[in-house]
Amino acid sequence: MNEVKALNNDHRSVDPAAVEMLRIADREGYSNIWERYEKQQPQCAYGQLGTCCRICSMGPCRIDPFGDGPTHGVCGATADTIVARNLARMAAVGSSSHSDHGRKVAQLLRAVANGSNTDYRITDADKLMAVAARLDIPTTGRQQLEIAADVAKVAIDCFGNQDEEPLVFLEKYMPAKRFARLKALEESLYQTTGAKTGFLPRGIDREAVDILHRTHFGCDHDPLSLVAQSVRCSLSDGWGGSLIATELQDILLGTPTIKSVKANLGVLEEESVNVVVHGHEPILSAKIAEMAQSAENRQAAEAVGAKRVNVVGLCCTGNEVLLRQGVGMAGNESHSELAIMTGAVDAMVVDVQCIYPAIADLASCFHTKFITTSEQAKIPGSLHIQFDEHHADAIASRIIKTAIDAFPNRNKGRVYIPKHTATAVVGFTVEEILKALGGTPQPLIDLIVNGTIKGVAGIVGCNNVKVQQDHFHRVLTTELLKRDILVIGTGCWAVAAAKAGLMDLSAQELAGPGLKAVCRQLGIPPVLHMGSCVDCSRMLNLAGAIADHLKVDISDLPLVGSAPEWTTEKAVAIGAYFVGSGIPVHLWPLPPILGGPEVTRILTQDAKEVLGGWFFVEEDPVAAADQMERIVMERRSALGI
Ligand code: XCC
Ligand code: SF4
Repeated sequence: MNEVKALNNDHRSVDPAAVEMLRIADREGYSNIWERYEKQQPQCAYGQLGTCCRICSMGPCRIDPFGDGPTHGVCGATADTIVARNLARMAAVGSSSHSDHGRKVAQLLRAVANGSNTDYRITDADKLMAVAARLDIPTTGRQQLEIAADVAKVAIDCFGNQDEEPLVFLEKYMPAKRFARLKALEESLYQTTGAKTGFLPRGIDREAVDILHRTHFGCDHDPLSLVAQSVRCSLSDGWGGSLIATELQDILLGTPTIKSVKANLGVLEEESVNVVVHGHEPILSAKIAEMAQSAENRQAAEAVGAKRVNVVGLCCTGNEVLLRQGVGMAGNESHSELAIMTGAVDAMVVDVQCIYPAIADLASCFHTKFITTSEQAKIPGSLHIQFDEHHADAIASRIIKTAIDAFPNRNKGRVYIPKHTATAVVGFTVEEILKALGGTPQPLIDLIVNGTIKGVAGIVGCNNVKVQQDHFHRVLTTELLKRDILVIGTGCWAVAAAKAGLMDLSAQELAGPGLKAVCRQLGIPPVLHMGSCVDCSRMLNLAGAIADHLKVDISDLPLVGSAPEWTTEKAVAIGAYFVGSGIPVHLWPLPPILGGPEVTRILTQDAKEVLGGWFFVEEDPVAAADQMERIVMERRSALGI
């Protein structure tokens, strides 16, 4: 704790590498998220409370939550309707982003299976068999590619399913008790209200389109109905789109294994061609990391006087290549501009999601090539090299060649790489966790039952300029460890934890006595990196495996979630599918719902009874840890342990 507090020497970040780079930004006048955030002050209070609506052209309308102005929009919509509609649209966008990522992976698996794509292959046959078994696809005596084609078909059908049955992936993966509870909830709401309210998603695309339809002018104005559909759509992400992305990426690219890596800007190398991969879809970034090793590209790098091509990651595509290929991790979301400011990045290659458009301008102050690759994420001022998975090797090589060509233009006098890196032991997939436990969740369950570990907290999410970068992530994580709560997680939280040394084996010392002993015995850190944002599905799977093993619902288990520096609509979807799966979720900063008292009540109180998961908001990391511990202890006593 003292160590964490001592770093608070700058209001913008607790990361010493960021603090160093921000001094340079101030000195050189480089624009950045912090400076632009300050220029945005004061931000719109209606927007913060969620009470502005601009979905039709009679608006925009806004409701003053203190009753000092109009209480209804022109059409008569209340604050709660407006808040619920806005929230539903956030959930739809977030779910669609994850799920559309999953769709591409499913299409690639189909192409590999039918032989039309030869740039990729089945890398993890065991995982293919495990997924097929889970989906009840026959495997004995069948060719690997036939099985892969069936898996791809089931996945693709989940997107376009047009009947009323729940998603096959969800049905096969969700623990039986949770599935039954959601089904029973639908039935009881039908009995009591006479209206259909669905929680079990039917088609992945359909649930998002449903939200676009029901939030069109003059449709659903009922806060409960809108919140229910937000949860249903989000469940189609967690147990559908994201799960498909994770499982099928493992088949194609390999299931991550435990490995030791380096994290923070110090992974950039002064003497090498540095290629930063940023975004979310590892289909491209994994290829770049692979092709950087080719003899041809190695020679080309040497020919311009570089030691090698050093591929490093940012954000979630970084997490993907970190976990599978062990590349260095340059940072989380708020580090993306700071990486460019080192002057040592020869190319930043991005795919989709969480990419600041400001990077184009910033990169133009340096020799850095800012390369966009997706037709879904074009950014003015970038160099666009269109990715096509059917020519992946050639395109990845071309991107690396572009970086190599930029290297000689580097202005050596402007290069400054902060020396900070931390060692992180990462790659804790469900498979690796079970392997470490000897093949079943029973040892973990025993440790929880006998109180050695009180419970498990899953932390996700981004950086948010409204929170001192990484501060909430670090303090909350450290506080939970002290209380013998095992911390697992993904995304930019995981990068924050890695940079802070919390995934180093030495972090065992920060844990309470029970957790410390377990981690020492297993040789693992007390904070487990489970992957990228779509890999939150791994957390669902772990929770599901424990629930099924004990024949209970996820909502009975001493599990709790948090998104302490959340930023994106994807985080809304993740939070909502955790809640829909029976896990209470802490949030900070404030979600834009507080202008709707009924929506706030549904999400923070009613959901507890109905779903067994709910949201709560807390600004202080220590108080948030207190509350999370309280929830864990309540659940333990309800279980009689
Ligand atoms: Fe984006 Fe996934 Fe958030 Fe980071 S954590 S800012 S969503 S990169 Ni998911
Ligand atoms: Fe205003 Fe209603 Fe139109 Fe929204 S839908 S902008 S509240 S009139």
